[in-house]
Amino acid sequence: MGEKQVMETTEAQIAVHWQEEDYYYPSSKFIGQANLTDPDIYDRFSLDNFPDCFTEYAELLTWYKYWDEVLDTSDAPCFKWFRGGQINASYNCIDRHLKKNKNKTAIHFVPELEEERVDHITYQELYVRVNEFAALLRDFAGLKRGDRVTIHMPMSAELPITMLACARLGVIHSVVFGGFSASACADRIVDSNSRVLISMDAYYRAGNLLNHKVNADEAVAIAAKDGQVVDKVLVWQRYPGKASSDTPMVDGRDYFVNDVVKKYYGARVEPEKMLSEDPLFLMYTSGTTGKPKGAQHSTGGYLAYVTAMSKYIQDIHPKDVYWCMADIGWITGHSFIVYGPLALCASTVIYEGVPTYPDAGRSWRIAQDLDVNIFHTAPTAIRALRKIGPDEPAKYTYHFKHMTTVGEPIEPEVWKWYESAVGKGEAIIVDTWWQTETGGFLCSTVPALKPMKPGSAGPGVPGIHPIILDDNGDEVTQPGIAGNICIQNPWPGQMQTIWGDRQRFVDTYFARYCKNPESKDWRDWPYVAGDAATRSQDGYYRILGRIDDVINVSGHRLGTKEIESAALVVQEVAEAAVVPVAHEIKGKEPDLYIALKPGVEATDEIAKKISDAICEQIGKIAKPRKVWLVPDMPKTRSGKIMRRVLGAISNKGDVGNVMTLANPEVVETIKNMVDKS
Ligand code: 6R9
Repeated sequence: MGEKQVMETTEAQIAVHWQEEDYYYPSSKFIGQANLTDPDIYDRFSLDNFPDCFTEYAELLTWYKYWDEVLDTSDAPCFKWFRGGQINASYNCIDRHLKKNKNKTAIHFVPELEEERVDHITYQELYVRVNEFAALLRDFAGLKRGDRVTIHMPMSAELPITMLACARLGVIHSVVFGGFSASACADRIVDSNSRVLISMDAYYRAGNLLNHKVNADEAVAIAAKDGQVVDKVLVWQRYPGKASSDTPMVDGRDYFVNDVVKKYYGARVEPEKMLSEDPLFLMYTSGTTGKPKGAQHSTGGYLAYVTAMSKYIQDIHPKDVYWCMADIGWITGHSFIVYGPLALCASTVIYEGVPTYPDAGRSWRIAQDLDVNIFHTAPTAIRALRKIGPDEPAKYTYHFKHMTTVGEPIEPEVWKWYESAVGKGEAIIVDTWWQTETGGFLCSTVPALKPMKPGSAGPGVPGIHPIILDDNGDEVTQPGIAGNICIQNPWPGQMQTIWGDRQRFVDTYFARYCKNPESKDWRDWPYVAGDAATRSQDGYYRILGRIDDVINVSGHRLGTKEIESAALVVQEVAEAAVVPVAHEIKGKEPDLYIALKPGVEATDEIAKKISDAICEQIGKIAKPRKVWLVPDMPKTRSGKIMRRVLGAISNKGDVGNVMTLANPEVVETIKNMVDKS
């Protein structure tokens, strides 16, 4: 094979390294059992058959009423899929399985403490618990269809129970990643106008019992200052008498769910007949400006799309035990721990803690003990597991038929370790490229139909038609040349809008290449993903990274502006600039450059204060690799900070010609400082 990629610089400024490209083929054993083996799928989902082809995905679900129109473009680019259809996500993930499968495990919950019992929750038990909690939300918390609720919870079985109870009532959930700080949680409470916050007392992470409820107290206080009153905090209790005992409950505001739910034992709540186009949830994600944006996902279109992706790309059958290691607080967890697998009646695994504690064998022990046969993780976890225990998987007797990677580009050598050591040469791998905004996969291989190629996500999945455009909007047709990857057509999993900010939605994802902003024709609205990519001769896409200001740390997306804004809260800071630095395990890390206010002395204490401020406001995942206290920022004559130059310095690259800058001399000073350390 050995196909050469050309070095090219677009606005993305990403060098594409030449590398050997190999194909790997699925075994006949895998193909023999696969859900999708019909090559006509690509023809059926060609643009000529758009949008009607997508009814094939919608038919995987149970509808109260079928749709009046497959795709309504009257408010383009806010597209409505399966308009007029009526459906409930909770019903589709639970009730419809009861007749045949009520005693099958829906959720395996694995606590961090190995001496604690693994919980195996059947579909019947899930039904009971979701109904009881839905009754509590409706009758005790006063929530109704269309209300928003913020959920700030760690990984636990109670998290999907909470989400599905909301979905049952038509309450729009906004789950905030449990590791995010109180202030990040508060921002999301305010933006979504949530008057109810759902939290948990505590959780274990890498050997420590972390009190989580304190975040709720702080978040509610911050939100109140910003004008959003939270009148009820519902606290799930996992460790009664332990962590919660030092967290005072506020009278009349805070309630332990475990106590209140007793009143609702045995309650049943009829699922709301939601319109297909009603929002199911908000998922906040980082943007290029400081404020995170609430990606709004629909009920019918989203659920149809993630169910189809789970069935055809993840190859999930009801008999499979499926483990996606992501956190439910990210889109991967929503789509591929909760909604997709449960809609298909699979058993989904949820675990508390981290894969590398108490030792590098934990993941493989879980896989072995639960008979996991489909495994889903991210390059950052694969790199970490490879580093601390390259031979660990061989000690355990699990067998995977299928493995996924998601979240960042995966280096071919890491891919190969994943295939041989983790997959034991028996499992197929799908590299799935997609985003919070896209609900489900955009590019990947259909595992029984297309060979795998380490380092490339693959072609568009059936129904997705990618195109690479240059900065002028012309198609880049030459293989190996980088450009901006866009999707030519809408699809059912696509976000509907940014919560409360339609203009930002249009500006961020469409404005760049839309030639006619008045158009009601979907062809005029290519979706701009914000990633740079190349396409090779075989039609496979290789994703190179973000073209905008988003840094992907361990698969978590952080806006450079978010981190900079957090640094600027420290009163001694004058200017802040964040650039991504390559990191062996995490993929990227933020490097933070700070110019202090005049007269402020640059000390280690101040650098630490800034770093702490970021952890406090955003969370530990945003902690800078290093805080560089510099005399001045390199700037253009118009005063713009040249992040490109700082990025080159941090990554020990070539800073290029800096003579046109307003202050070229500072570049050398900063370079010396970084090179010396
Ligand atoms: C699902 C998810 C989205 C960004 C995306 C891209 C990067 C995701 C990838 C990948 C290369 C893959 N990304 N999957 N890059 N190969 N298989 O990760 O959503 O958190 O919104 O991040 O992640 O840069 O634009 P999200």
